[in-house]
Amino acid sequence: MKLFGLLISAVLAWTSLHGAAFEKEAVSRTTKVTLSADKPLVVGNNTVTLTLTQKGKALNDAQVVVKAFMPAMPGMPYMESKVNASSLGEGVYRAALNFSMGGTWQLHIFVTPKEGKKVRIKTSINL
Ligand SMILES: [Cu+2]
Repeated sequence: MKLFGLLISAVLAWTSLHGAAFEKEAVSRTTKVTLSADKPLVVGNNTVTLTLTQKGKALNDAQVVVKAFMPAMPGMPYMESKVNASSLGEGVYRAALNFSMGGTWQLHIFVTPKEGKKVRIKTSINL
């Protein structure tokens, strides 16, 4: 029984370390965000988890907005979508991101902590 428990926790640890089909880290001067998803990102709807820390501590109760945009391209206008992420506690947030086409999307993550300065973290993803 003890061995079984160990086995389960090993499997869970493996899953939490390697289970994400998508993972990317982005940092600003003060804030680190780890983006991850259980499924690979696709054109259409995606559920993305954002884990936020400041000075190594989970950043709770922040207002988190994710802006995804693609600059204008030949024959294609500028595209943008903006969503609010909801807090799951422990510095973890969840956002529903919809990408209308493949290519490189710029992401700006706007974080407004309960106390302290607003932060913008920039990254990008490829579809
Ligand atoms: Cu485009």
